[in-house]
Amino acid sequence: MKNKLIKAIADMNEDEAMNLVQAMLDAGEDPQMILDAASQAMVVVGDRFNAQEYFLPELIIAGDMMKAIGEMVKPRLRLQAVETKTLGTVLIGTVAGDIHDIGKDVVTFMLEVNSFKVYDLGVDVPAATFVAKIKEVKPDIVGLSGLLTLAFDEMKRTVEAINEAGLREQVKIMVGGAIMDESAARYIGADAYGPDALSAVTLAKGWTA
Ligand code: B1M
Repeated sequence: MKNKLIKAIADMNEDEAMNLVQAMLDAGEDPQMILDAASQAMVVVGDRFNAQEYFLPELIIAGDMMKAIGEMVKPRLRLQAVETKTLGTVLIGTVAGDIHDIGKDVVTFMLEVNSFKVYDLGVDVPAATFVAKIKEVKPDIVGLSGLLTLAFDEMKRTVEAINEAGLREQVKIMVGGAIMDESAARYIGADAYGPDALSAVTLAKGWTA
């Protein structure tokens, strides 16, 4: 069913995709696997966009499907969570110039169900806003999300701004988003790269243990 779901999303068959997700949930499939399948479909959509088989409307439909699937699996993911005391505070946002928020929202949700207090600044967040909010809420961790190539330099600027404000030693900085990797994290001056939501949670737990 997983491959069918990837194909249905990638082919823009919205009704079929939603029916498949519901059937998978009813069959007790792992909700994380369903999210992974939807993310894999997003890669196919991106490839088709690059190949000019798809255009902006398809990106928008794909984004809507991804969000709807996220909402469908959230209750099941929440059931898997183990209640504990708050492990730490995370400030997260998609950096300036970038409005992709689906992955950031998944990361935010996974951090919340794993007992982190998360302040989500939303999308297109300027460096100065990150700095102001760090001063206000004093997070343990700052998470920068971005999916566009331009996000590399914006994240670097954001880390520099945090440094110039004298706040760099107070926070761990994590970056993530489809195009990021370890070398991007080094270029940006972050402490770590989170390839997916679960690794973001693992990193955060490691820093606050
Ligand atoms: Co856009 N888009 N998009 N898009 N979009 C990409 C990113 C792109 C790769 C598609 C492609 O060309 N192949 C490409 C970027 C190319 C580049 O710069 N390298 C692209 C482009 C070009 C654009 C526009 C410029 C298109 C245009 O207007 N001509 C435009 C830019 C707008 C802007 O931001 N200024 C644009 C717009 C959009 C929509 C608004 C239509 C929509 C987003 C809707 C939304 O977010 N609300 C959209 C979509 C849906 C995509 C694709 C198809 C899917 C993205 C997605 O949601 N993936 C994407 C193709 C792709 O990614 N291959 C594409 C699913 C999501 C769960 O994965 O976000 O990677 P992801 O998150 C993962 C991990 O990366 C990680 O955990 C998440 C869960 O596992 N993670 C973190 C994410 N953030 C993290 C933070 C962490 C740790 C881990 O710590 C802080």
